[in-house]
Amino acid sequence: MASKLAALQQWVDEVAVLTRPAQIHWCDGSDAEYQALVQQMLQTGDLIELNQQTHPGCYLHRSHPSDVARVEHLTFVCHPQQEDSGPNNHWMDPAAAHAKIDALFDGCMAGRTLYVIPYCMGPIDSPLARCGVELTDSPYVVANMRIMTRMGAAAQARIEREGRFVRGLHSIGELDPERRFIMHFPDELLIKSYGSGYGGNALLGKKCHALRIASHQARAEGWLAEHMLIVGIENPLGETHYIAAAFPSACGKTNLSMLIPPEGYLRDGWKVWTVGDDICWMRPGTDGRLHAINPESGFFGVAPGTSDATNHNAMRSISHDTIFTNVAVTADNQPWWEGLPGTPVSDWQGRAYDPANGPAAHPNSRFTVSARQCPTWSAQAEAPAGVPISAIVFGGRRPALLPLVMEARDWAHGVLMGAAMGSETTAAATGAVGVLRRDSMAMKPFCGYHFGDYFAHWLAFDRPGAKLPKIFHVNWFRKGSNGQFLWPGYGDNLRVLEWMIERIEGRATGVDRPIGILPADGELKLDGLALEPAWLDELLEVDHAGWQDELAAIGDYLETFAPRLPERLRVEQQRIAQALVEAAEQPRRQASG
Ligand code: OXD
Ligand code: MN
Repeated sequence: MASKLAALQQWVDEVAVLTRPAQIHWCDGSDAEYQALVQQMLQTGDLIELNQQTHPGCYLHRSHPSDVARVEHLTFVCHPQQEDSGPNNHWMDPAAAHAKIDALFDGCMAGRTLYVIPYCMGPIDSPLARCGVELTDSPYVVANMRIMTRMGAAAQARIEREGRFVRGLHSIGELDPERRFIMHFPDELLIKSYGSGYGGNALLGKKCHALRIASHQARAEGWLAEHMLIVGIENPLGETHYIAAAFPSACGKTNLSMLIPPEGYLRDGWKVWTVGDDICWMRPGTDGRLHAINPESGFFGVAPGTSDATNHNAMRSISHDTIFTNVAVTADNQPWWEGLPGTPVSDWQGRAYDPANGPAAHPNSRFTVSARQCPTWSAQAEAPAGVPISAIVFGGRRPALLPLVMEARDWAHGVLMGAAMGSETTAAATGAVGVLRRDSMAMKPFCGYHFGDYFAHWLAFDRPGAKLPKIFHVNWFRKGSNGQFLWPGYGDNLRVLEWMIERIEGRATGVDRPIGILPADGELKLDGLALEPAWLDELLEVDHAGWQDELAAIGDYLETFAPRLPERLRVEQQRIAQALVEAAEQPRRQASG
């Protein structure tokens, strides 16, 4: 199969001239094609068969040990004008970037197959969906793209109908960290990625297209491309509210999207429906509400910590037909990672397991699995019109200060909450782990343009006729003085989501604090939960002095986006800073009055 779309055929021809592959394979996305690729990778050692009795259709991929995470320092967003990429991105002049990376692509596919992967991000017949074509020399990438996107003949037909698609060129090159770049050319709707086979660097439909390029397109076209899960919460009356939530990488988006309600909630008939675990595209509908689709069709989830206790739905999803990357294996060849029962015999690099070498599974080891295998997969995930969003939630790993939950008083305050988001870093990107960094809307590594313009774009949704979702901020990761997490998290997070729904429905009043609206006494349902009352107080406490410092830090951070920082955000930051000063003075005034 080749293409009748001249622009596509011509691009493939040009890339073939540059990279000189031995052959070209146009992917049709069929089962037979997938099975043939798997057989080929089993022969080359790219895949290792796992125990087919316990895990039918499951395989292990071991990456190059230097190629285990996104490489933010080697990721560039190349707008013609540097200012348009913003201080939040690395920038290279587009001509220089093309020259640098094309030199690496020159002849790099000699002796290899060039795979042409037409894909659609979103339900194939959705007007919110967008298409792309990835050219790669990695069969592992093809197999993963087949799970993560709607890939193959149907996508190609749509591309040929529409004539417009995002181009992505990828080669694993020599997997040499010195010869590794992930480059984006938003104006050209083009991605070039060289030298890495890792998901976020190599599955170009995911972070590169669905976030960096799409956020740029979304700005021009009036929608939002966000690093958010989408989950439907159905109450015992059968009413479902869809919530979109942004957390930085490896902060539990997959777990929240597949949450299992606590015992009492299950008994009462609460249900949770998974629409997406990582990316959300939202657009205002004619009804004024934001409607969202998950552009992906699979989960590329973090394995360590996933267990029957933390995410039973994920465990059921990955019991068959799953690709595991960089996990350990047990004596009977089952996939294993920290958090699972049993013991590994070999670690993620295939060495005999020795605790002296560190964790058996790489902390950023992953599973790739079709979303359809998830027991809570929502039928609405395939709805071309998407799902209406009732609440947007921001959150990060904050061991102190940030309360369990707070609600923004209005849209602009919510945008500030998102912009001010901070979190401790995780293993999903290379670099130090556990360091607090600001990560606005969890988009620091993914926004394809200047954050100042991005905040302005968010603010612009607040216009006459808009019926915008309420915005909340949560912190599941607050620690007590003993260094332990104060909140149990996982399924119990539904208690917090229920409060949000009560607010949306106007049934909870909350209490107005300078930093936002917090649950009033008794509004968080805690029955069946052994939570010390003192811990709840700590989870909801507002430390005025600490918050004054936080507001000052937020102000400094926001100013790094001047002169493109929207004044509205500055005003909002000042309003809260002032409210904190007044609240701190109040008790003093009362005492002296
Ligand atoms: C991911 C990430 O893989 O955010 O989703 O790194
Ligand atoms: Mn992510």
